[in-house]
Amino acid sequence: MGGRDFPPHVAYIAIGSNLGDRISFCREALHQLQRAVLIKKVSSLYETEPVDYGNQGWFYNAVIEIETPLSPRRLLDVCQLIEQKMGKKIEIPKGPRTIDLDLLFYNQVIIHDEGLTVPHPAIPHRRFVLVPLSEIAPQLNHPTLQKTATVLLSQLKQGETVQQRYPAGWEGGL
Ligand code: PH2
Ligand code: MG
Ligand code: MG
Repeated sequence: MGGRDFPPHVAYIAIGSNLGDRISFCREALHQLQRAVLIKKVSSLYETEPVDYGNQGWFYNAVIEIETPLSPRRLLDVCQLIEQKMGKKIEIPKGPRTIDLDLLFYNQVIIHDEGLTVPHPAIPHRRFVLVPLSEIAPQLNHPTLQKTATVLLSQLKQGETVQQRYPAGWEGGL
């Protein structure tokens, strides 16, 4: 018998949507993810000002903590399959999207591969990631910057507006 991969790997995934029924897309993504991985924590749902490409609607964003025996690449595949299944189409880079699932961290692993960079390079610059991340994992260490989520957030200058819209539980129970 093949040995089980244990202990499970701990990863963080960012969820975003700024098209259509944004909360339903975020909820649906969680329900899809739950079929493939163990969801341990879900942040509040935040409404956030768009960054990088300003001419688009505000996002709903959240961050989740998961456990999985999957490798980083397989986990990325799972995220991309769910995005496809949910009809993600991007017409403008950094532009509007029904659903976006970004792999933020995978244990303390550092990866620079074709199509997969972990930790996600934008983490230290994005309030819409650092606010929900600090909520569920304030002491989480960034393996290259060697700073916690809370410290990264405190060092971020102004940045985009991030407003808590729905407290933890918005996902409606998993
Ligand atoms: N995602 C982007 C580009 N800009 N802005 C906010 N507030 N939230 C996002 O999730 C987001 C964004 C590309 O993935
Ligand atoms: Mg993204
Ligand atoms: Mg993405």
